[in-house]
Amino acid sequence: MSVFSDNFLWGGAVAANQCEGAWDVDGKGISASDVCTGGSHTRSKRITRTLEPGTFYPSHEAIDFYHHYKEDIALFAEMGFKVFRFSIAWTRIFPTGMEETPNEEGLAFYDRVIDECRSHSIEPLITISHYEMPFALTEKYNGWSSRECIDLFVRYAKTLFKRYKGKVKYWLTFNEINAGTMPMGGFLSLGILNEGTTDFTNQVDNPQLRFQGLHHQFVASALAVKAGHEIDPDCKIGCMICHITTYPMTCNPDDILEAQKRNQILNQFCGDVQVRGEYPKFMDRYFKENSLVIKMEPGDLEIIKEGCVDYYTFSYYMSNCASADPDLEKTSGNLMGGAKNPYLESSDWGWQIDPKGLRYTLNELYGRYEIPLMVVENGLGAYDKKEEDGSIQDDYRISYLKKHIEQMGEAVADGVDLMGYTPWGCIDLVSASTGEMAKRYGFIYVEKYDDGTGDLSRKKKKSFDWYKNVIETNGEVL
Ligand code: BGP
Repeated sequence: MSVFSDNFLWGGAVAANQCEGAWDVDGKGISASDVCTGGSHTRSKRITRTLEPGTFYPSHEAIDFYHHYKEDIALFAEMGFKVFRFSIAWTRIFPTGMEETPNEEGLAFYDRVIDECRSHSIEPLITISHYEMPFALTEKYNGWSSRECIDLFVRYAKTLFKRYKGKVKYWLTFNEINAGTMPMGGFLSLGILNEGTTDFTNQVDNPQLRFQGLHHQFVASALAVKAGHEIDPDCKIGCMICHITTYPMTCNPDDILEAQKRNQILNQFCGDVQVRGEYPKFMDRYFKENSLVIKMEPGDLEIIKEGCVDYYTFSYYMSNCASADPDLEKTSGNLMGGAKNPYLESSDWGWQIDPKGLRYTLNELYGRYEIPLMVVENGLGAYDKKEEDGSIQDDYRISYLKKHIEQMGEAVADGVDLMGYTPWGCIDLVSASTGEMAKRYGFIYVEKYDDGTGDLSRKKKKSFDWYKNVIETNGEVL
C-alpha cells in the first residue's frame, strides 16, 4: 500500500513570466521580469530596460503557454496530474498595478486556463505573485519599498478571489517571499531598485529597502488571506518559501551557531511571520546588528496576526553548509554560496543535490509549524540532449526525482502531513536565475532555444511516462 494518501496532490508547477510569453498582448502591462534580460541571479549585470521590438529576450516569448495552454494542460492530464500550480501575471489583470478596474481580457485568459484544468479534473493551485510585479510600480513607488503597494496588491488579490471563487481552492500569496532576504531578491521579488537610481546596470544592494519591502509584503499577504477567507470560506491560502536547508559544516560549535543563524534568517523568518503571525524574536538582534529599522504603522502587527496562512509550501532544490571559516564559504556553487558538502553531488549549475535533506526538512518544518505542507518546487535543471531519433533520454532527471519522492515517502512515514508535490517546470520554460531556455526541468521538451529559434513544438521526454506511472501507482512504483 502506498504511504501517500489517496487524495495526494501529484502535479507540476510553472510561473507566468517564465512560460506564458505574449508579454505585450491583450492589454498586458510591463512586468519587472519583462525588463530583465537575465534572471534574478544575474540581474546586477544584466538588467536593462530594453523593449525594442525584434530584440530577443527569452522571457518575452518564453514557450508561449498563452497560446498553447490547451495542448499543455492535455499533456499534464495525460500524466495524471491532480493539481497544476501556475501563477497569474499581475500585469494582465492590472497593467500598471494602479488601474481602478481590472483588464477583462486578462481575467478571461485565466478563466480559460482554470476551466481547462477543471475539465480534466485538475485542481488549479495559483500563485498570486511570482516574480513579476508591474514595472510601473517600480517606476512610481520603487516597488515594495513603498506602503502604497499593499492596497494595490490587496485589490488585485480580491479581484482574483471574487472572479475565481468556487473554481480555485488553493492559493499562494507570494512565491519564495524570503527571496527578499537575499541580495539577489531585491528587484524581481520586490520590484526595488536603488534609491535615486535609474541605472539598472549599476545596482547596489540595499538591505534596508529589502526588509522594509518584506514588511509590506507580510501585511499585504495577511490582508489577502483575510479577504480570501471572507470571499470564499472554502479556499486554502498558503505561503511559499525558498528553502535552502543549511547544515553546520562540522560539529565545531562555531559552525553550528553559524548554520543556525542562517537557517533563522533565510528559512525561518518569513515562514514564522506568515504561519505564526509574529515576527520571530531572533530578528530583533539581526535588525539591530545590521542597523535596519523597520517602519511599521499601528495595526500592522495585528493584521499579520489575523492573516495566518492555512498551509506551508516551499521549493526545495539543494542543501547548503555553513562554516565559520571564511575560506570555506562560497565553495559550494549553490544559489546562496556556502561551503561545499563533500557527501553530495552537484547539478550542472553547481546546486548540491540532497534528497535526504528533503526528508530532514519536512520533519523540521512539520515539527515547527504543525500545519499541512506541500513541496511546490523541486527538480533538476539540466542540459537535455536530443538523440538522433529525436528522443530525450533524461534518466538523470528520473533518478533525481525518484530519490526525492522516496524521501518524501519516508517523511510521510515519519508522520509529516504532506498534501502534495508539484515538481518545477513540468514543461520546459525560461530559467529564473539565468534567464535562459538551456536549463531545462520538464517532462515535456519544448523546441525553443536561446538564439530565438525553435518552432515551439512539444515532445514527451523519457521522464514523462515514468512520472505518469508514479502518479498512477500513487508513488508506489518509482
Ligand atoms: C525558484 C523559482 C522558480 C524557478 C526555480 C528554478 O527559485 O521560484 O521561478 O525558476 O527556482 O530556478 P532556475 O530557473 O533558476 O533554475
